[in-house]
Amino acid sequence: EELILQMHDDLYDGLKEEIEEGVNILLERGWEPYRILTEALVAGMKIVGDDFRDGILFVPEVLMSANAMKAGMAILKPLLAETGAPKVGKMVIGTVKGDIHDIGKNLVAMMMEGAGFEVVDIGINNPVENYIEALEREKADILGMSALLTTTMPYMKVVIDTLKEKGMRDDYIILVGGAPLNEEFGRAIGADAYCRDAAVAVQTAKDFIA
Ligand code: B1M
Repeated sequence: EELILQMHDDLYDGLKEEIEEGVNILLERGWEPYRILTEALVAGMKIVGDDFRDGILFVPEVLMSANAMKAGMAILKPLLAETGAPKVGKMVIGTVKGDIHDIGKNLVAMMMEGAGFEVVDIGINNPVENYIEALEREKADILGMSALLTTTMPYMKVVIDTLKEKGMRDDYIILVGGAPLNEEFGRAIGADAYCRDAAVAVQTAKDFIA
């Protein structure tokens, strides 16, 4: 599909309006919102990520790409939401302390809401106190943590260990995700599951709640 390739280029160039237009055109063509999300936006961001890693793109450019991606996600968000379905569970989700990446977290939040979960998004750069305060206030069932940096992912263990110390660990299903994580890391820090992507997060949450 030519438009998909064009959108990858537009995302690369941080062209917000073009991304919005592309999303709308694909919707008019009858594409499923989830397909647009994965094939146009997430796949495009992968290219940005590769060139960021290789020193071809820099922070200001990647920020523009991220903003364009968010604009596309904003159009899809209401379309992914299931209407009127009874809420199946409640999740508190946030990116860990020291980490300001939020696209993946936002996507997980969107997909969880779409699947009928209530989601309380506490944003980025969260110290353990924020998680605990939100979990207690919201009487949540699930804790979701996101980290995109190898330097911030160990903080997930700090959160889980603190919950253990307070005798709260077993009150929640703890799901973790983010590009540098893997199954083994999830197990090592004592999470209930590592979720490779947003779809896996939804399925895993459903499996635990059922
Ligand atoms: Co940054 N960054 N970044 N960045 N950035 C990465 C992560 C990096 C891999 C790029 C690279 O070098 N290839 C690299 C990390 C290297 C490492 O740790 N080993 C990196 C770096 C180094 C940095 C800075 C340090 C750069 C600098 O300043 N020199 C800096 C750090 C800032 C900080 O956090 N303190 C930084 C800054 C930024 C921007 C601000 C420019 C921007 C973020 C904008 C924003 O989020 N609002 C940015 C971006 C955009 C990226 C890349 C290019 C893309 C991340 C993204 O949004 N992906 C990224 C490259 C990469 O990941 N390969 C990179 C799309 C998103 C849909 O995927 O987030 O993986 P992802 O989420 C997926 C899954 O991982 C999973 O589901 C999601 C959807 O399928 N998932 C979960 C994620 N969270 C989950 C939680 C769950 C479940 C599943 O809970 C249940």
